[in-house]
Amino acid sequence: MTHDRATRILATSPIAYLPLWEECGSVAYDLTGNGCDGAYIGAGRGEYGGAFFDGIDDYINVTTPQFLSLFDGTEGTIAIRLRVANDGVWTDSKERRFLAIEAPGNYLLLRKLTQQNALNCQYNAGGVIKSVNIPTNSVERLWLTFTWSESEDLVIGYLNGEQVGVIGTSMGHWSAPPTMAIVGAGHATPNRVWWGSLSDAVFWNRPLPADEIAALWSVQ
Ligand SMILES: [Ca+2]
Repeated sequence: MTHDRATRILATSPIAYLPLWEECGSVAYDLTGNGCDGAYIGAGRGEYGGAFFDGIDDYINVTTPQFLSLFDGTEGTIAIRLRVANDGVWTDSKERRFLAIEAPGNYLLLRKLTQQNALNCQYNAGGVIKSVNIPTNSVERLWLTFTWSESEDLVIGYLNGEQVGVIGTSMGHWSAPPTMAIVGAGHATPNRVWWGSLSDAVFWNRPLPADEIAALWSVQ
């Protein structure tokens, strides 16, 4: 958890950057100055250099007027750093979400699937679902990044700065303002809760190009 990484992330002008490195307190601070602070709901702090989620009912609520007004469902990037609590998480047959953003008829998810050893990024715009599956059973910290662009008609997943999975095309249209943004679970009534650590939740309102993503994640 170095300040070099924070400096480099902030230089890319994200709409929100929550490093989740707080040692105590209830606020997950947004470092951009845009006021998109999140609220810790039960998540422990300080494990693995990030927030720790118990797989039961912990999450961070990022649903604020500031965040919802800045988030762009038609063009953007989200990134998060994750680590499983133990290797059994990959085979527990439970869906566990790192990030969920919803608008009526639209949603965006970063998650572990019920199938074994698989991450997934899913984007539903106007009922058209695009999914990127990413096989892994790593117990190391992983960077997951997902970009979407209606104008370029592309949804792309990246693991540790490298493009992975199938690039999605023929996207639908994100057709409503967002109403919910959650880190570490699927909903503010917690379900599909992550079990492990998360840090460096970053949100942009533009699709970052591959070279920019690779450069970002080269900084530990
Ligand atoms: Ca708890």
